[in-house]
Amino acid sequence: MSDVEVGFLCLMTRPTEPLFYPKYNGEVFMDLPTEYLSSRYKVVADWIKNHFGSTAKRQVAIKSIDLPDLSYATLVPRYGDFNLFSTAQRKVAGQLVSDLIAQPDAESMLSLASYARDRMNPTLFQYALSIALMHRQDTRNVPIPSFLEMFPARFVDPMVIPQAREEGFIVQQGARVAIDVPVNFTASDNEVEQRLAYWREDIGLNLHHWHWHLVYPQEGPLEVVDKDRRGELFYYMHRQVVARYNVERFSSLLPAAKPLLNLREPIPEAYFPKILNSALNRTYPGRAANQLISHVNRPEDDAVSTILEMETSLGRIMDAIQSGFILADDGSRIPLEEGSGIDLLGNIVENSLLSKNLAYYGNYHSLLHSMIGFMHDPDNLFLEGHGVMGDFPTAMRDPVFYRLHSQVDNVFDQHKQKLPAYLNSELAFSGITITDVAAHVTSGKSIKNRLLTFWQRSQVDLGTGMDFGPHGNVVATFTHIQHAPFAYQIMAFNESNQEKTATVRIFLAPISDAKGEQLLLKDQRRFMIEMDKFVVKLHPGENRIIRKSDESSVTIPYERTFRRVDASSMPGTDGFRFCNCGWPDHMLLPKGSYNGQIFDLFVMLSNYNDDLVQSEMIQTDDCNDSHSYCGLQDQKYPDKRAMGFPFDRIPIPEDQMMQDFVSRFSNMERAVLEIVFNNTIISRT
Ligand SMILES: [Cu+2]
Repeated sequence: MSDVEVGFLCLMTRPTEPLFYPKYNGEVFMDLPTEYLSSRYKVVADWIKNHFGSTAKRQVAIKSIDLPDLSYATLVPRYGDFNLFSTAQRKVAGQLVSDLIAQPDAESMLSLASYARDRMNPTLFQYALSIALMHRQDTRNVPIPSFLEMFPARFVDPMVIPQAREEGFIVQQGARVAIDVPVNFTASDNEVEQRLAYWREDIGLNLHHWHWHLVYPQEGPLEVVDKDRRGELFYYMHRQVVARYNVERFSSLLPAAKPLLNLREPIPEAYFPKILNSALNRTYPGRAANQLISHVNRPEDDAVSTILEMETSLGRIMDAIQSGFILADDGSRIPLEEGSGIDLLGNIVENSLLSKNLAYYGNYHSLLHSMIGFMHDPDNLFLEGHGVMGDFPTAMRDPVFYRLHSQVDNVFDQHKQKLPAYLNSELAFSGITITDVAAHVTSGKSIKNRLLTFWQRSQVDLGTGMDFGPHGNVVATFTHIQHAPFAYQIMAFNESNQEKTATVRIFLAPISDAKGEQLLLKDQRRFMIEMDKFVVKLHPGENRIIRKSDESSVTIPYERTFRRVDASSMPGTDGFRFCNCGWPDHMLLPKGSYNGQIFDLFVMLSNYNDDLVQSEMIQTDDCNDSHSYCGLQDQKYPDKRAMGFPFDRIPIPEDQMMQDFVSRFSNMERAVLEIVFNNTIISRT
């Protein structure tokens, strides 16, 4: 591994330790130019070089460069909160990404980053550095530790941190035992929303959300922000999150999350996160039951709004949807067309550099996050920072996140409801017939169309994030939902005498709601969970398609979600790629129930000629296996159809039930599938 790469790794290790403090068991010393040291350490610069530099096995010399003016970054205090839902703070991050990317080579970027790191807010710095590294050709192979490794106390109960420190300091590396991270530590079983805590507080889920927003930042250089169908993907990824969460609620006999439409009603869902904003060593504030949103007036956090302003913003967005066009800031009308309308809306609702007419449409989604994130101290009277809703890596822990995003999803659906139902010609694939669809567990004895879930105990190394802590690995054990690996079998008949290419689209949807009432297709479509999407060749006659669950286009494997850059020894030469955006594999299936919860397994073979985008997906890139929710790096989204096709639009009135819809087309099939949850814990081997 080159000096530059090792240097970047040191920047991302133990983010609040000074950079010159040796990293990797004291083996790597970052030799900084004296003028790069902070005023506190400049006076002892000689001592630092002699003391730390002489013992390290490897020295990484940082060259001195002409530094750009970074004074804008003082807007985010070094010892304060970094809040990505604040436009002003987001702009600071965007500027820092631009400055890092503008450096002529990787060595200069390392130098600039080395200067900036110990002067800036650690979260801001790590956020911007990660984006810059992954978006530069010459740095994209630098392995980026996951946010869990950098800031572990934001993801696990901080109660384990002192225990982990003790184990690490006292016991030798080889003899250390894992520290158990408690499950369900945020509320008692008497709180109904606690039934979903295993899902909301899953480490992999929150890492996915963080990584998604790293791939799709709202601010920064245009070439980083302006990705293919970015606004649509914001809508679709969050729609899938809401669908999956609601299905999970049905498994726990709870109704779907209630959309947060009326901001003047109290919020019954309380949440006390108990995790630590580790850069500050303070816990995130909690929220009591039935609190009201009033307003937010914290100019220092760039969060100033009233409920009325939010209602106005929503009203204008709804007007645009109803009238079918957006008003640009020059007064012209931009039509919300069938294909591109959702992308425009996604950018307006989320709010990013690409949003049209920000002054008029406002900052709906981000400000909602801020209003809720600060509702415990809207005027900053008590100098309390934001709650978990104010930050990407933590927002999904809070039950209200799903109420907010159900509301946002309803806004998008208003647009989708205005579009005509798909024509038969858009749905059919003539000459192609699916004769059978099934899924089965691939290990041991399996029963057709019965899938299994259970708890699994896994381990993660928190060593990289133990600032001023023990060297080496510090392993913690945590428990999460898991499923037995399974495979789909699809039998398809090609009537023609030519080979045809098809896109296989696999969805899973609950058949009934929490009360056991059967869902009509027009409602069920909102709970369609995308499971997989891939391309197959169909030769003339009978075809048997086998697809394994771990090949899914929505997930990344466990190892990539929790991938760690080894904290115990010098970084190796493994060609890690930054590709940890993707739904965690262990959450691919809904939990199901003890007695078995039934689902529609829907499979469609669509005509690839209608799906193909100009450029074909580069399959060799091993990052491209979770494109359904994350898109492709430097490539167009690999499916021309609307995201969520064919369920993004409302069905024709005749298609009351899923069965009615499927029976009209030979290229679709449905099977009833059962998910059985087994309440036992199995250790990962
Ligand atoms: Cu998000």
